[in-house]
Parts: sequence; structure tokens; C-alpha cells
Amino acid sequence: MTTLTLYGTPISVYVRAVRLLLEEAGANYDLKDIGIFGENTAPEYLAKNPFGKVPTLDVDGTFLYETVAINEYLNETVANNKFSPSDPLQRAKMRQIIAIVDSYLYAPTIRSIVIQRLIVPSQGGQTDENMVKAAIEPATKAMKAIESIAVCSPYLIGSELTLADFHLIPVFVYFANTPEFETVMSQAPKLKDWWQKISQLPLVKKVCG
Ligand SMILES: N[C@@H](CCC(=O)N[C@@H](CS)C(=O)NCC(=O)O)C(=O)O
Repeated sequence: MTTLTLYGTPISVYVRAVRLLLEEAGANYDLKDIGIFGENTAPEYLAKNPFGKVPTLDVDGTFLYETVAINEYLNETVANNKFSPSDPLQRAKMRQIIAIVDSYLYAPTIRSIVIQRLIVPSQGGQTDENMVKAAIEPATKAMKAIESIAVCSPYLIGSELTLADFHLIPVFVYFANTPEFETVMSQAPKLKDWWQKISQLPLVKKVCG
């Protein structure tokens, strides 16, 4: 039987994307906490993931990194592909949303707004208001793009949870706690509704609570 060990801090957006899948699939795995403020750049961890990012999944001694690759692998091996639509166009839309999250949404929402609004003040620093202001337009653009692809009935691609939901949920968990959330989400009402429902799932509370 395959042994799975997930390296990464449970507060990480991307570690959560993987854990949402693992928990929903009921898979057996160990979580090894790797902090993102130093531990991730120690030589032992860089030997597993040269970019020093979390998560990394140890599959029987093979170190797999990049969340998209990890979740595609897990979807096939522990979930019988149930988190990916069988219809090619729906599957492409799922991947399109995931790519938009990675390429266009994560930076303005998490790296700029969440870090500046939630993390910097919690460490005694002062929010860079210019950085927050500049992030609103790209965050809104990415959110509107996802809104135009997703059906949100009730999940992003339809009646079943997919890898796209796992990718987007952890971003919303943090972003929803910022004042900019309402401003941005006023442009994406379907997604706001999706979030209101999905944030109540026991799975989301367990992994991201
Ligand atoms: N492309 C990577 C991104 C992972 C990522 O950015 N992880 C963040 C935590 S959510 C991290 O490791 N940050 C530490 C750093 O950038 O030094 C993936 O998809 O797994």
C-alpha cells in the first residue's frame, strides 16, 4: 500500500487545497508541518522541493511538488477520478479556473491584500495601503473571469465538488476576512453565493477552520 506524507504548514493556502481532497476522499496520510518562514528554505526541505514552497507530497519516497500535479495524482489514485468531470469541456473549465487562481488571483488577493491587511498588522507592521489599492483591480478581473466560467450549482463546475473548488476555497477563507472582499465580490455575485454555501461544509471547517 502506498504511504503518503504531506509536507507543509496547515495554514498554507496550497497545503489546504491538497488536504481538502485528501480529507474528502477519506485517504490515509501523514502531515509533517513545514513552516513558511524559514523551515521551507532549510537544506533538508530544499532537497525535497528546490523552490522551497509548500506543499510537497512524499509518495513512497518520491517527492511530488506543485499543487496541481499533486491533486491530479491524488484524484486518480485515492479518489477514482471523482473530483474531475468526465466531460472534456467541463474538465477543461475546471483546469481553466485552477490556472486563473494560480496565475491571476492568488497574487492580488493573498500576496497583496491578505498579507497587507491580516499578516503585516498581526506582526506589528503597517498596512501598505497603496499595495492594497493596486490589487483591487487585478483581483476583481480574475474573480469576474472565474465567475463567467463557473456555474456554482452549487459547486463551481456543477453538482459535484471538483479540483477547482479545492483550489479556490482556501483563497476565499483568507480573502473573506478582508474589507476588500465585499468590494471585489460585488462584481461576482454567483461566486459570493457559492462561498456562502461552501464555507458551511464540515469539510471546509475541518481543513480550514
Ligand atoms: N506553485 C506552488 C505554489 C505554492 C506556494 O506558493 N506555497 C506558499 C504557501 S501557500 C509558500 O510555500 N510560500 C513560501 C514562500 O514563498 O517562501 C504550488 O502550486 O504548490
